[in-house]
Amino acid sequence: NPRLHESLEERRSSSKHPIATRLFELMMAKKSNLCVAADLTSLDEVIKLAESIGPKIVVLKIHVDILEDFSLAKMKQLRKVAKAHEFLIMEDRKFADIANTVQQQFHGGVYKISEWADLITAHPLAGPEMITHLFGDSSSDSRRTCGCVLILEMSTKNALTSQDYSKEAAKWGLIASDIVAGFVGQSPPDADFSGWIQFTPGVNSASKSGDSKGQQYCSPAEAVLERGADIIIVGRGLIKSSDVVATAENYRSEGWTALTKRITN
Ligand code: 6AU
Repeated sequence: NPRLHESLEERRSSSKHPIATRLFELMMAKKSNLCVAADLTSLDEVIKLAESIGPKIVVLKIHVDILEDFSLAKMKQLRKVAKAHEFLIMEDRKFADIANTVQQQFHGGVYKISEWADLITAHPLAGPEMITHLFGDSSSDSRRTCGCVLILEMSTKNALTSQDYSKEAAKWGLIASDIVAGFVGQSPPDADFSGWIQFTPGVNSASKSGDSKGQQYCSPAEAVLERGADIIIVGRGLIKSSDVVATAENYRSEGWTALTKRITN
């Protein structure tokens, strides 16, 4: 797969989505391919974490629906931190319904995700039209300000995301290149996805055995060198550590070293 050995500059120049372009630029500028899954229940705590590890990461991924103290005002504060430290905010909402419903979930309700998310995740389960209409009609600002990350494969034991499923869904990224900025997966898609970014979760340097609830882990090097990750997603391996800044630096350095090795090989 030649894409795996292309430089980030080449990848950036073939990206079709403004958010993917921005992310390639951030990776090169910060020498980081680290996304932290800030799976905390307090947005105040998420903001504190982001202030401390901001310089080490390119994406901060959250689950807005586990926050107990959500407010749009606090989300504005998090956006300020993201701007100051130059990272993107990914809302891991895993949209998975018909277009008419996901549009409302994306723009409306309490969370108003479209007002603050740079990236959102979606399951391709409902078919290509859900993806092309995810952000609303062609005049929607979100087509410029937000990128969709399609979940092609899951990290868990016995996931239903078979090869046929993920192969078919990956093609929709090409069709909807103005919506889809990247993929979540455990292996590289085999078509020409040079301009799209692969995010790989289930990364933990300390645990090989998973979490006893179906999650499976590999190391940053394995994620990048064997599974095709451009960006590694690290949750509990970092947020549960006693020194999150030092741990972030370890993951940044391991992930970046592996990515550099893969590109130059
Ligand atoms: O490192 P962990 O196990 O603490 O956290 C992994 C994070 C969690 C999951 O919701 C998410 O990654 N995740 C995803 C994503 C990003 O969509 C897909 C998947 O297959 N596995 C997975 O763990 O926030």
